[in-house]
Amino acid sequence: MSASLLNTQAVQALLTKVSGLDNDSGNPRLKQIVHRVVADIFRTIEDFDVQPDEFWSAMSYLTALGQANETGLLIPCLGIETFLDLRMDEAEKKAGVEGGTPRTIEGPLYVAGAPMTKGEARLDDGSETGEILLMDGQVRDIDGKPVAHAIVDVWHANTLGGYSFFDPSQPKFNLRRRIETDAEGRYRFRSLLPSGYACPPDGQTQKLLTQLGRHGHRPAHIHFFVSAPGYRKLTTQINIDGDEYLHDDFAFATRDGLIPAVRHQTDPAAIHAAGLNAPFAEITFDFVMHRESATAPTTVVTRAHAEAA
Ligand code: MBD
Ligand code: FE
Repeated sequence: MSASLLNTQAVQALLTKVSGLDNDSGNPRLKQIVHRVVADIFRTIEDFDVQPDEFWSAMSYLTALGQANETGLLIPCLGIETFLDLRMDEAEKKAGVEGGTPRTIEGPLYVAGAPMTKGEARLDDGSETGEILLMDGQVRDIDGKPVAHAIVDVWHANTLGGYSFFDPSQPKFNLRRRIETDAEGRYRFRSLLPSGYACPPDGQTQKLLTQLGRHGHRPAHIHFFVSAPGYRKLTTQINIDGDEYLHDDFAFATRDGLIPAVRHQTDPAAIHAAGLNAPFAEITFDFVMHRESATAPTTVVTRAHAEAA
């Protein structure tokens, strides 16, 4: 092994200057982080003897990733969004916030401002055919007390794995609603069972996945934000049991406690009792929330979201 260029005084002085650590203005925390990140890039280049054409191909990749609006897809693909969840779990544990419904990643496909309804909603507009899903449950706190007027903000893919807004062929806010729980903390909705998501096959995330020998599939899932005044916001998902990718999610979002039973109802009496005329699926899932904590970091994440025009 040749001597480390990174450890020379000249390169260390370069890093200090690069990150502004030799001046008194700017943002001290950001300076330290930039210093670390640039030093880690230097180290990677040195340790792997990265050649200039390899380096510039990585820069072209990042440019294309941003231009394709896929940064939000690469982050879960690399397990970084899951790592943020594990960090929050750890911080909560330290603060004595334990139990309740497990969190899992938000992902990149939330759209703010979905229609609000009280108690119940229909998420599809009837223009797509598929297996009807009836989902219901109760929002409770950790002591078992129902949380009335909680907002269950739900979003999921259609039967082709596409999300409205990002898939312009779908109606506005298709499969997206905010449901306010009733006096007993209950919510329910009618929708269609989603299919799993797959990364755009010609996209930048899939390009890296292929180089890593990985696939870009997620199991079928339904996303939720559950919020109520005085409670910690919950970001989570449920997975649809039986999906071939249930425990092989490219975004690493599957967790114990988030795979409720799916009851496929084919009995004519059950179909009739539900007011339907075809077999349907039923899921019951209760959300257990924590009261606000003075010592755990907030779970309200500021993040750019699409807004439907
Ligand atoms: C999704 O639907 C999703 O939830 C995540 C995390 C990544 C890509 C697509
Ligand atoms: Fe999703």
